[in-house]
This record gives sequence, C-alpha cells and structure tokens, in this order.
Amino acid sequence: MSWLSRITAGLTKSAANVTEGIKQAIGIAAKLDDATLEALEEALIAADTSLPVAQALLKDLKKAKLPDPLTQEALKQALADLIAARLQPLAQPLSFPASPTVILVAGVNGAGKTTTIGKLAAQWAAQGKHVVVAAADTFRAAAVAQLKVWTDRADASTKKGSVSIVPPAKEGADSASVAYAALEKAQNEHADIVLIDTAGRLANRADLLAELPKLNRALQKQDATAPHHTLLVLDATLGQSTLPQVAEFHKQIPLTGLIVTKLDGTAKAGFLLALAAQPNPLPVVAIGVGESLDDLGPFEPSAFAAALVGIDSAK
Ligand SMILES: Nc1nc2c(ncn2[C@@H]2O[C@H](COP(=O)(O)OP(=O)(O)OP(=O)(O)O)[C@@H](O)[C@H]2O)c(=O)[nH]1
Ligand SMILES: [Mg+2]
Repeated sequence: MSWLSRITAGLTKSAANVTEGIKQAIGIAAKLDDATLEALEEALIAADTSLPVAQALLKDLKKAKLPDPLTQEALKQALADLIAARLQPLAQPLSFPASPTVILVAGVNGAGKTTTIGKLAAQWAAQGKHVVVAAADTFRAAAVAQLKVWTDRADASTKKGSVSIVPPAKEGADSASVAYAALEKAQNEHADIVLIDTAGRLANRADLLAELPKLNRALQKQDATAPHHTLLVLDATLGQSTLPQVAEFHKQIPLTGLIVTKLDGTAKAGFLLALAAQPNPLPVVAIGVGESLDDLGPFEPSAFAAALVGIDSAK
C-alpha cells in the first residue's frame, strides 16, 4: 500500500471523519454558493482547523480561479491546494547532522512515544542504519519491557542495519544515566542514530518537565552538540488542545520538531492547519496513521491535504 493510500485509509477510518464532512458540503452542489460555503466552514471547524483558519481558507477559495462549469472534483482540488499551501511550512524531513545523531523524544503520557521510536528504529535499520535506543523511561519497569519488544522486532525485521537497546543499569536508575550510557555505546560502536525514549509527563508538571534539561546536560558531557533533535510527540485525537503542550515543553527544552500520531480515526486531523498558523511553527517530521510498523511516514502536505478533502488516491 502506498503512503498516500495509508494516509487516506487512516484519515477516513472513523465515522465522523473530516473527509465525510467536506464531501457532504461539496456534495450539496457543484457551485460555490452561500450554502456550500457555510457547510464547508462547518466541516472545517468540526475538523478542528480553528475558526480563523477556516474563514481564511474559504476567503481564498472564493478568490480562487475555478473552472466553469464547476465540478465537485475541481472544488475539492482547489480546496486541497489551498490547504497544502498553508501546511507547507510544517513539512521538513529529519536531518542527520552528526554521527551519531542524537534524537530525544518527549511527550505527554500515552502520546505514542515508544511506539513511534519502534517504528522509526525499524525504518532506519531497514535503510542500513545502526540505531541505539535508550530506555530512559525509568518511571515504570513495564516501559523498558514494551520498548524491548519493539526494538527486538525492529532488529529482527532487517539484516541491513541494526537496532539495540540500552536499558537502565538497575531498577529506578536515573533517566539521564541511561541516555548517557546509550550515547557512549553508540559512539564506541560507531552507530548512526541514538533514539531516547522518555517517560510521559503532563505539560503542566513543571517538576517533571525540568528533568528533560537534566537529561540534555548528561548528553552534552559526551557530545556538546547533542541532542541534535528534540521531538515532541502529539496525539492527534486531542486536536488543538495539543497546542499548549507544545508551548509548555518548548519552554523547558527547545523543541526542534513534532511527530503527530493517531491521525487514523480522529475527527480532528484539521488541527494541523491551526498548528501551521502559529508564529514560527515547528516542523512535523513524521506522522502516524496506525499501529503497524509501516504506519509512520513523512508529512507530505499535498498528500495529506488530498486525503483530508477526500480526493480519491487511486487516481
Ligand atoms: N491508532 C493509532 N494508535 C497509535 C499510534 N501511535 C501510537 N498508538 C497507540 O497509542 C498507545 C500509546 O502508545 P505508546 O507508544 O505506548 O505511548 P507513549 O507515549 O510511549 O506512552 P507512555 O510511555 O505511557 O507515556 C498504544 O496503544 C499505541 O499502539 C497511531 O499512529 N495510531
Ligand atoms: Mg512510552
């Protein structure tokens, strides 16, 4: 299945999906009259794009050059193009500026950090990269076990690269010491990437957030330029309410990018437009559209916009 088909399948999974709302709005008539505009505005707001973004999009749509006679497909395409243009600032793939490139992964409880690390490690190993994963979520013993299942699976899935895990030296060990040990191992073994899994923490718990800079300082003892990426994982089912999380985490550790998970089956996928409308938005380096290994991939605005408005990906 192509990545675009996966995104489309994911975005249309829930009954109350965005695509359906837009399809119904456009289905009223193949013309851009008040009733269509109103229905489209409703669908966009329901998708959690935010009111100002929905209004701005429709203002642009009214100004857009549309074919005469207008078809539903042309209207969808025009809307998709406008959405893609607004999402473009978010599109930026992850770079690997150092060897090893150190990537810290943070987020609230259950956002999808561990799963995403498993998927990333597997994908990079399949490309021949050697990946070391730090089990720096030392909060719960089960967290290390969960990560080990993913890294074993990732390592077994390819002969090209490798995935190994660095667990805490002893129960309840400091997360900074695990990150330090993982970077040391990666340097000794000339690994390409270090992925650091951290414990979930609420964005309003300043005490827990303050552990993250501590972790960074431990890494910087080994490599002054680490971490090269600090990624916040956002659960798309929470829609726009993830925006304050970005601000709170960013205050404690400068974030360099976002990963948006659970875009499958959420009715709020439009919140990415609200994210893009923020001043200096952070790039979305990957999106998750399901629970299997292949359900994580790059954020491609035009593919995402096409899937969002329900343009048939088979075409
Ligand atoms: N449907 C769907 N589920 C996902 C996706 N990504 C993660 N999940 C699920 O979300 C749940 C939580 O994922 P974890 O990776 O354990 O989340 P976490 O952030 O590591 O959680 P804590 O370590 O407890 O803070 C799991 O059941 C995952 O399978 C996704 O893209 N789509
Ligand atoms: Mg976890």
